[in-house]
Amino acid sequence: MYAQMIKSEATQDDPEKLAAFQARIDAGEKIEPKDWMPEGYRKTLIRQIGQHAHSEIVGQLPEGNWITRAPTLERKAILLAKVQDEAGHGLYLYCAAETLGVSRDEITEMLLDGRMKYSSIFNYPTLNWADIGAVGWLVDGAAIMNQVPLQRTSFGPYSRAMIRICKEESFHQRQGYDAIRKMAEGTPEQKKMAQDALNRLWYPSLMMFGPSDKDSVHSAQSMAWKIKMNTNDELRQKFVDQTVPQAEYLGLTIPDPDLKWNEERGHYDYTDPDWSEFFEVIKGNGPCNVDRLAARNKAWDDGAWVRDGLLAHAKKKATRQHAAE
Ligand code: BYC
Repeated sequence: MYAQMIKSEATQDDPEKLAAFQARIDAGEKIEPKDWMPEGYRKTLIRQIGQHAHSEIVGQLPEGNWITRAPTLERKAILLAKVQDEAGHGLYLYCAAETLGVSRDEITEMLLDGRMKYSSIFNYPTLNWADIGAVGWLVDGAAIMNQVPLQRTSFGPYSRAMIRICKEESFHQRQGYDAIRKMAEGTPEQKKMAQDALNRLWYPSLMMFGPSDKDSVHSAQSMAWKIKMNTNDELRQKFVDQTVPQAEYLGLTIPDPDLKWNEERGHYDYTDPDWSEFFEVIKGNGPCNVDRLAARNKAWDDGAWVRDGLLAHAKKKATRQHAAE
Protein backbone atom coordinates (compact mmCIF):
# COMPACT_ATOMS: atom_id res chain seq x y z
CA MET A 1 0.00 0.00 0.00
CA TYR A 2 2.75 2.41 0.93
CA ALA A 3 4.39 1.61 -2.45
CA GLN A 4 1.40 3.23 -4.11
CA MET A 5 2.10 6.40 -2.14
CA ILE A 6 5.83 6.44 -2.84
CA LYS A 7 5.10 6.35 -6.61
CA SER A 8 3.67 9.85 -6.45
CA GLU A 9 6.63 11.25 -4.52
CA ALA A 10 8.28 12.63 -7.68
CA THR A 11 5.57 15.29 -7.78
CA GLN A 12 5.90 16.03 -4.07
CA ASP A 13 8.24 19.00 -4.36
CA ASP A 14 6.40 20.63 -7.26
CA PRO A 15 5.80 24.14 -5.86
CA GLU A 16 2.82 24.75 -8.16
CA LYS A 17 1.05 21.62 -6.97
CA LEU A 18 1.76 22.45 -3.34
CA ALA A 19 0.47 26.00 -3.76
CA ALA A 20 -2.68 24.82 -5.55
CA PHE A 21 -3.29 22.29 -2.77
CA GLN A 22 -2.86 24.93 -0.04
CA ALA A 23 -5.21 27.27 -1.95
CA ARG A 24 -7.91 24.59 -1.90
CA ILE A 25 -7.43 24.15 1.86
CA ASP A 26 -7.50 27.91 2.45
CA ALA A 27 -10.71 28.20 0.42
CA GLY A 28 -12.32 25.63 2.73
CA GLU A 29 -12.63 22.91 0.07
CA LYS A 30 -12.72 19.30 1.15
CA ILE A 31 -9.87 17.07 -0.02
CA GLU A 32 -11.14 13.68 -1.22
CA PRO A 33 -9.19 10.38 -1.33
CA LYS A 34 -8.43 10.42 -5.08
CA ASP A 35 -7.28 14.06 -5.09
CA TRP A 36 -3.57 14.84 -5.22
CA MET A 37 -2.19 15.54 -1.75
CA PRO A 38 1.29 16.10 -0.28
CA GLU A 39 2.76 12.96 1.23
CA GLY A 40 3.04 14.70 4.62
CA TYR A 41 -0.68 15.49 4.57
CA ARG A 42 -1.49 11.83 3.88
CA LYS A 43 0.88 10.55 6.56
CA THR A 44 -0.35 13.02 9.18
CA LEU A 45 -3.93 11.98 8.50
CA ILE A 46 -3.11 8.27 8.72
CA ARG A 47 -1.37 8.92 12.04
CA GLN A 48 -4.15 11.04 13.52
CA ILE A 49 -7.15 9.09 12.17
CA GLY A 50 -5.45 5.78 13.03
CA GLN A 51 -4.68 6.92 16.57
CA HIS A 52 -8.20 8.18 16.91
CA ALA A 53 -9.64 4.83 15.71
CA HIS A 54 -7.39 2.90 18.10
CA SER A 55 -8.54 5.16 20.96
CA GLU A 56 -12.16 4.30 20.27
CA ILE A 57 -11.36 0.58 20.28
CA VAL A 58 -9.04 0.57 23.32
CA GLY A 59 -11.51 2.96 25.01
CA GLN A 60 -14.01 0.13 25.18
CA LEU A 61 -11.85 -1.74 27.69
CA PRO A 62 -12.15 0.44 30.83
CA GLU A 63 -15.91 0.81 30.36
CA GLY A 64 -16.62 -2.72 29.12
CA ASN A 65 -15.10 -3.82 32.42
CA TRP A 66 -18.17 -2.42 34.23
CA ILE A 67 -21.02 -3.71 32.02
CA THR A 68 -21.60 -6.78 34.18
CA ARG A 69 -21.40 -4.72 37.38
CA ALA A 70 -23.61 -1.74 36.45
CA PRO A 71 -25.95 -1.04 39.41
CA THR A 72 -29.29 -1.35 37.54
CA LEU A 73 -30.62 -2.97 34.38
CA GLU A 74 -31.16 0.48 32.87
CA ARG A 75 -27.56 1.57 33.55
CA LYS A 76 -26.33 -1.74 32.12
CA ALA A 77 -28.33 -1.29 28.89
CA ILE A 78 -27.08 2.29 28.52
CA LEU A 79 -23.44 1.36 29.12
CA LEU A 80 -23.68 -1.58 26.72
CA ALA A 81 -25.09 0.71 24.02
CA LYS A 82 -22.34 3.27 24.64
CA VAL A 83 -19.55 0.72 24.43
CA GLN A 84 -21.04 -0.65 21.19
CA ASP A 85 -21.11 2.91 19.82
CA GLU A 86 -17.35 3.21 20.50
CA ALA A 87 -16.75 0.07 18.41
CA GLY A 88 -18.76 1.67 15.60
CA HIS A 89 -16.72 4.88 15.85
CA GLY A 90 -13.54 2.87 15.54
CA LEU A 91 -14.88 1.21 12.41
CA TYR A 92 -15.92 4.47 10.69
CA LEU A 93 -12.45 5.83 11.42
CA TYR A 94 -10.60 2.73 10.17
CA CYS A 95 -12.64 3.06 6.94
CA ALA A 96 -11.65 6.74 6.66
CA ALA A 97 -7.99 5.76 7.14
CA GLU A 98 -8.29 3.04 4.47
CA THR A 99 -9.23 5.68 1.87
CA LEU A 100 -5.66 7.00 2.33
CA GLY A 101 -4.13 3.76 1.10
CA VAL A 102 -3.38 1.94 4.34
CA SER A 103 -5.25 -1.23 5.26
CA ARG A 104 -7.01 -1.78 8.56
CA ASP A 105 -4.79 -4.81 9.18
CA GLU A 106 -1.66 -2.69 8.70
CA ILE A 107 -2.63 -0.02 11.19
CA THR A 108 -3.99 -2.59 13.64
CA GLU A 109 -0.61 -4.32 13.58
CA MET A 110 1.06 -0.98 14.23
CA LEU A 111 -1.11 -0.55 17.33
CA LEU A 112 -0.42 -4.09 18.52
CA ASP A 113 3.36 -3.80 18.28
CA GLY A 114 3.44 -0.30 19.77
CA ARG A 115 4.34 1.68 16.63
CA MET A 116 1.06 3.61 16.83
CA LYS A 117 -0.45 5.33 19.84
CA TYR A 118 -3.93 5.59 21.32
CA SER A 119 -5.24 8.21 23.74
CA SER A 120 -3.30 8.43 27.01
CA ILE A 121 -6.55 8.50 29.02
CA PHE A 122 -7.22 4.81 28.45
CA ASN A 123 -4.09 3.86 30.36
CA TYR A 124 -5.82 4.80 33.62
CA PRO A 125 -8.01 2.27 35.44
CA THR A 126 -11.75 2.50 36.18
CA LEU A 127 -11.84 1.39 39.81
CA ASN A 128 -15.53 1.71 40.65
CA TRP A 129 -18.95 2.74 39.33
CA ALA A 130 -18.34 6.45 39.99
CA ASP A 131 -15.41 6.26 37.55
CA ILE A 132 -17.82 5.22 34.79
CA GLY A 133 -19.90 8.35 35.38
CA ALA A 134 -16.73 10.45 35.46
CA VAL A 135 -15.47 8.88 32.22
CA GLY A 136 -18.70 9.79 30.42
CA TRP A 137 -18.74 13.28 31.87
CA LEU A 138 -15.05 14.18 31.58
CA VAL A 139 -13.53 11.85 28.97
CA ASP A 140 -16.42 12.00 26.51
CA GLY A 141 -16.75 15.72 27.33
CA ALA A 142 -13.09 16.26 26.36
CA ALA A 143 -13.51 14.04 23.30
CA ILE A 144 -16.46 16.15 22.08
CA MET A 145 -14.56 19.39 22.67
CA ASN A 146 -11.85 18.05 20.37
CA GLN A 147 -14.15 16.37 17.86
CA VAL A 148 -16.77 19.05 17.17
CA PRO A 149 -14.23 21.28 15.35
CA LEU A 150 -12.93 18.18 13.52
CA GLN A 151 -16.29 17.99 11.73
CA ARG A 152 -14.86 20.87 9.64
CA THR A 153 -11.49 19.19 9.07
CA SER A 154 -10.20 19.39 5.48
CA PHE A 155 -10.21 15.66 4.62
CA GLY A 156 -13.71 14.67 3.45
CA PRO A 157 -13.99 11.11 4.84
CA TYR A 158 -12.63 12.18 8.27
CA SER A 159 -14.97 15.15 8.43
CA ARG A 160 -18.02 13.03 7.52
CA ALA A 161 -17.07 10.33 10.06
CA MET A 162 -16.78 13.03 12.75
CA ILE A 163 -20.28 14.39 12.04
CA ARG A 164 -21.77 11.01 12.77
CA ILE A 165 -19.53 10.34 15.77
CA CYS A 166 -20.28 13.68 17.43
CA LYS A 167 -24.03 12.99 17.45
CA GLU A 168 -23.40 9.85 19.51
CA GLU A 169 -20.69 11.39 21.71
CA SER A 170 -23.08 14.02 23.01
CA PHE A 171 -25.39 11.25 24.27
CA HIS A 172 -22.34 9.62 25.89
CA GLN A 173 -21.39 12.77 27.75
CA ARG A 174 -24.94 13.25 29.02
CA GLN A 175 -25.29 9.69 30.27
CA GLY A 176 -22.01 10.13 32.16
CA TYR A 177 -23.12 13.40 33.69
CA ASP A 178 -26.42 11.81 34.70
CA ALA A 179 -24.63 8.86 36.33
CA ILE A 180 -22.21 11.06 38.30
CA ARG A 181 -25.06 13.42 39.28
CA LYS A 182 -26.90 10.46 40.82
CA MET A 183 -23.78 9.64 42.86
CA ALA A 184 -23.15 13.27 43.85
CA GLU A 185 -26.76 13.60 45.06
CA GLY A 186 -26.68 10.23 46.84
CA THR A 187 -25.45 9.16 50.28
CA PRO A 188 -22.32 10.82 51.74
CA GLU A 189 -20.38 7.68 50.73
CA GLN A 190 -21.62 7.94 47.14
CA LYS A 191 -20.76 11.64 46.99
CA LYS A 192 -17.30 10.80 48.29
CA MET A 193 -16.88 8.24 45.49
CA ALA A 194 -17.90 10.86 42.90
CA GLN A 195 -15.36 13.33 44.32
CA ASP A 196 -12.66 10.67 44.37
CA ALA A 197 -13.36 9.81 40.70
CA LEU A 198 -13.09 13.50 39.76
CA ASN A 199 -9.84 13.78 41.75
CA ARG A 200 -8.26 10.89 39.85
CA LEU A 201 -9.62 11.62 36.35
CA TRP A 202 -9.34 15.43 36.15
CA TYR A 203 -5.70 15.69 35.12
CA PRO A 204 -5.70 12.62 32.83
CA SER A 205 -8.71 14.26 31.07
CA LEU A 206 -6.80 17.53 30.61
CA MET A 207 -3.92 15.51 29.12
CA MET A 208 -6.21 14.15 26.39
CA PHE A 209 -5.77 17.43 24.46
CA GLY A 210 -2.07 16.71 24.01
CA PRO A 211 1.06 18.51 25.24
CA SER A 212 1.12 22.26 25.76
CA ASP A 213 1.34 24.24 22.53
CA LYS A 214 5.03 24.95 23.00
CA ASP A 215 5.74 21.18 23.00
CA SER A 216 3.25 20.19 20.30
CA VAL A 217 5.32 19.06 17.33
CA HIS A 218 2.51 18.63 14.81
CA SER A 219 0.09 21.49 15.57
CA ALA A 220 1.49 24.21 13.29
CA GLN A 221 1.54 22.10 10.11
CA SER A 222 -1.70 20.28 10.98
CA MET A 223 -3.47 23.59 11.49
CA ALA A 224 -2.12 25.03 8.22
CA TRP A 225 -3.59 21.95 6.49
CA LYS A 226 -6.80 22.20 8.56
CA ILE A 227 -6.28 18.65 9.80
CA LYS A 228 -6.53 20.23 13.27
CA MET A 229 -8.77 23.26 13.71
CA ASN A 230 -7.49 24.44 17.12
CA THR A 231 -4.35 24.20 19.19
CA ASN A 232 -4.16 21.80 22.13
CA ASP A 233 -4.18 24.62 24.71
CA GLU A 234 -7.16 26.36 23.11
CA LEU A 235 -9.29 23.25 23.41
CA ARG A 236 -8.03 22.46 26.92
CA GLN A 237 -9.03 25.96 28.06
CA LYS A 238 -12.49 25.59 26.51
CA PHE A 239 -12.91 22.27 28.31
CA VAL A 240 -11.91 23.76 31.67
CA ASP A 241 -14.28 26.72 31.16
CA GLN A 242 -17.15 24.40 30.32
CA THR A 243 -16.52 21.84 33.05
CA VAL A 244 -15.97 24.02 36.13
CA PRO A 245 -19.63 25.19 36.32
CA GLN A 246 -20.77 21.59 35.78
CA ALA A 247 -18.70 20.48 38.78
CA GLU A 248 -20.09 23.38 40.84
CA TYR A 249 -23.63 22.29 39.98
CA LEU A 250 -22.81 18.81 41.27
CA GLY A 251 -21.31 20.22 44.48
CA LEU A 252 -17.94 18.66 43.59
CA THR A 253 -14.53 20.35 43.79
CA ILE A 254 -12.05 20.38 40.91
CA PRO A 255 -8.75 19.13 42.41
CA ASP A 256 -6.84 22.32 41.64
CA PRO A 257 -6.49 24.80 44.53
CA ASP A 258 -5.26 27.50 42.13
CA LEU A 259 -8.24 27.28 39.80
CA LYS A 260 -9.92 30.68 39.58
CA TRP A 261 -11.92 32.83 37.17
CA ASN A 262 -9.78 35.46 35.46
CA GLU A 263 -12.00 38.43 34.69
CA GLU A 264 -9.48 40.02 32.35
CA ARG A 265 -8.98 36.92 30.18
CA GLY A 266 -12.60 35.80 30.44
CA HIS A 267 -11.35 32.29 31.25
CA TYR A 268 -10.48 30.15 34.24
CA ASP A 269 -6.81 30.09 35.24
CA TYR A 270 -5.85 26.51 36.05
CA THR A 271 -2.79 24.44 36.94
CA ASP A 272 -1.30 22.46 34.07
CA PRO A 273 -1.10 18.67 34.30
CA ASP A 274 2.18 17.08 35.30
CA TRP A 275 3.63 16.81 31.81
CA SER A 276 6.32 14.35 32.88
CA GLU A 277 3.51 11.93 33.78
CA PHE A 278 1.90 12.49 30.36
CA PHE A 279 5.13 11.73 28.49
CA GLU A 280 5.70 8.60 30.59
CA VAL A 281 2.16 7.38 29.81
CA ILE A 282 2.52 7.89 26.06
CA LYS A 283 5.91 6.13 26.18
CA GLY A 284 4.10 3.04 27.49
CA ASN A 285 4.69 3.46 31.22
CA GLY A 286 1.19 4.38 32.44
CA PRO A 287 -0.73 2.31 35.00
CA CYS A 288 -2.58 0.16 32.39
CA ASN A 289 -0.52 0.31 29.16
CA VAL A 290 0.69 -3.28 29.42
CA ASP A 291 -2.81 -4.64 30.20
CA ARG A 292 -4.48 -2.67 27.41
CA LEU A 293 -2.06 -3.86 24.74
CA ALA A 294 -2.19 -7.43 26.05
CA ALA A 295 -6.02 -7.35 25.82
CA ARG A 296 -5.93 -6.03 22.23
CA ASN A 297 -3.28 -8.57 21.21
CA LYS A 298 -5.33 -11.40 22.73
CA ALA A 299 -8.50 -10.24 20.93
CA TRP A 300 -6.56 -10.09 17.64
CA ASP A 301 -5.08 -13.57 18.12
CA ASP A 302 -8.39 -15.07 19.30
CA GLY A 303 -10.12 -13.65 16.22
CA ALA A 304 -7.62 -15.12 13.74
CA TRP A 305 -9.88 -18.10 12.99
CA VAL A 306 -12.72 -15.76 11.99
CA ARG A 307 -10.49 -13.81 9.60
CA ASP A 308 -9.04 -17.05 8.19
CA GLY A 309 -12.54 -18.52 7.76
CA LEU A 310 -13.81 -15.44 5.93
CA LEU A 311 -10.80 -15.39 3.62
CA ALA A 312 -11.13 -19.14 2.87
CA HIS A 313 -14.83 -18.64 2.11
CA ALA A 314 -14.13 -15.67 -0.19
CA LYS A 315 -11.44 -17.67 -2.01
CA LYS A 316 -13.76 -20.68 -2.54
CA LYS A 317 -16.52 -18.42 -3.79
CA ALA A 318 -14.17 -16.72 -6.26
CA THR A 319 -12.86 -20.09 -7.52
CA ARG A 320 -16.44 -21.38 -8.02
CA GLN A 321 -17.42 -18.22 -9.86
CA HIS A 322 -14.32 -18.43 -12.02
CA ALA A 323 -15.08 -22.10 -12.91
CA ALA A 324 -18.68 -21.23 -13.85
CA GLU A 325 -17.63 -18.45 -16.25
N1 BYC B 1 -2.53 10.50 24.03
O1 BYC B 1 2.19 17.31 18.31
P1 BYC B 1 1.11 16.82 19.19
C1 BYC B 1 -12.12 8.94 22.33
C2 BYC B 1 1.13 12.45 21.01
S1 BYC B 1 -10.91 9.82 23.04
C3 BYC B 1 -1.54 9.85 23.37
O2 BYC B 1 0.30 17.84 19.88
P2 BYC B 1 -1.14 16.12 17.47
C4 BYC B 1 -13.06 8.22 23.20
C5 BYC B 1 0.97 12.74 19.53
O3 BYC B 1 0.37 11.67 18.85
C6 BYC B 1 -9.68 10.55 22.13
N2 BYC B 1 -0.65 10.49 22.56
O4 BYC B 1 0.15 15.83 18.34
C7 BYC B 1 -13.69 8.81 24.26
C8 BYC B 1 2.41 13.00 19.15
O5 BYC B 1 3.11 11.78 19.06
P3 BYC B 1 3.48 11.08 17.62
C9 BYC B 1 -9.36 10.23 20.73
C10 BYC B 1 -0.80 11.83 22.44
O6 BYC B 1 -1.51 14.87 16.76
C11 BYC B 1 -14.53 8.07 25.08
C12 BYC B 1 2.97 13.71 20.36
O7 BYC B 1 2.15 13.32 21.46
N3 BYC B 1 -9.40 11.45 19.99
O8 BYC B 1 -12.14 8.88 21.15
O9 BYC B 1 -0.99 17.36 16.68
C13 BYC B 1 -14.70 6.71 24.89
C14 BYC B 1 2.99 15.22 20.22
O10 BYC B 1 1.67 15.78 20.26
C15 BYC B 1 -1.80 12.53 23.08
C16 BYC B 1 -8.53 11.77 19.05
O11 BYC B 1 -7.62 11.04 18.76
C17 BYC B 1 -2.69 11.82 23.91
N4 BYC B 1 -3.67 12.43 24.61
O12 BYC B 1 -2.28 16.43 18.58
C18 BYC B 1 -14.04 6.09 23.81
C19 BYC B 1 -8.78 13.09 18.34
N5 BYC B 1 -1.68 13.85 22.77
O13 BYC B 1 2.16 10.70 16.96
C20 BYC B 1 -13.24 6.85 22.96
C21 BYC B 1 -7.95 13.32 17.13
C22 BYC B 1 -0.62 13.94 21.95
O14 BYC B 1 4.23 12.09 16.83
N6 BYC B 1 -6.59 13.63 17.45
N7 BYC B 1 -0.08 12.74 21.76
O15 BYC B 1 4.27 9.86 18.01
C23 BYC B 1 -6.16 14.89 17.70
O16 BYC B 1 -6.93 15.85 17.73
C24 BYC B 1 -4.68 15.09 17.92
O17 BYC B 1 -4.01 13.96 17.39
C25 BYC B 1 -4.28 15.32 19.42
C26 BYC B 1 -2.74 15.43 19.46
C27 BYC B 1 -4.89 16.62 19.90
C28 BYC B 1 -4.72 14.17 20.29
